[in-house]
Amino acid sequence: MARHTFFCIDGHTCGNPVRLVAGGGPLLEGASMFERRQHFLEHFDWIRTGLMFEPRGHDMMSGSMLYPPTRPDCDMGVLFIETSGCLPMCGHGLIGTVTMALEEGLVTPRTPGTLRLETPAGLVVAEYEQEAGFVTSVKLTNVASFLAADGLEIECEGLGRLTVDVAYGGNFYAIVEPQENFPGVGSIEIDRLIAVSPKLRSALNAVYEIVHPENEKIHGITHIQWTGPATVEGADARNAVFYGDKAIDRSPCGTGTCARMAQLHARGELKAGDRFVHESVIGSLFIGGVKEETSVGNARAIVPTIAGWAVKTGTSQISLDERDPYMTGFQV
Ligand code: PYC
Repeated sequence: MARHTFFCIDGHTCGNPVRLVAGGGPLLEGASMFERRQHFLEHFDWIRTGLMFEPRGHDMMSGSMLYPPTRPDCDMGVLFIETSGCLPMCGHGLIGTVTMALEEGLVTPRTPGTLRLETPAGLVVAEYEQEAGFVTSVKLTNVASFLAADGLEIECEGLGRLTVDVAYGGNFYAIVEPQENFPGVGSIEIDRLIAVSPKLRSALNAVYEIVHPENEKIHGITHIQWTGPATVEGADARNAVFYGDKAIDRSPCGTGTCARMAQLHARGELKAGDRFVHESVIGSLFIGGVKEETSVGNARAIVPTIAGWAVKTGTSQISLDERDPYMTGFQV
């Protein structure tokens, strides 16, 4: 009977948790972070569930592990762990990871002010600002993001008929804008969104096949992005992103913001050089931007940026004890 111990640095990015596993993570095989993610999912997923779910985590828990990169042009490789699985990319997770890794001296950038990160979804570049040893802001240039499908009709148990778009920003998002059966974020209780979101996700995935044109292993809608009008001065829009089985992102959601900007760009509502300030359910903000236009497969795409801040809240040593019936966590 063994006890597996992990050294963790906890923090949050604009309100959403980030548990950076700085010690105790497994050695992973693979020629890229995407292959290492597959290896982790096949052999070590119990570490993710043990560290993310109750009794050591909670519904919104999200985190990361650091690895030496497989690419010579990167400073660090990052694996994302979350209640929902191992995301190809996580924006709030990476802003928190970069902040805490720099403040704790876990990574030495080759170019001060910039970190090049190998994520399972691809290269993400972080530009950061520091003051008195603290990282005050992180701006990510994310993977190419695109509108994958628009005007999808679906019957959503609990709400009725909905029309949604699907966009990729490092994960696939079903984007639900205010319409007849959905009054918009702010005009509907969060508990109701948590109840209907998994039903909407299953209904969409049962009918529509969404596959990344350049990596068929990235497929399916994993997140639901409910949208609505901004309530905070300076914000352009508000959103509530559902992930896992019960989580609503407390941050404005990095990959969700990139997906939303790709949708608005495809519609002609954003262009290269534009800024898009996104508000979360708790009023925190990410500053998004369309850096440039590009393409992914046959789809028009954008290279998006998102900027936000994170703070460390503590450190802990967490044990997964094989004698514990709840070693791998549970959900109620
Ligand atoms: O910030 O990309 C994000 C994210 C994904 C799920 C929760 N947050």
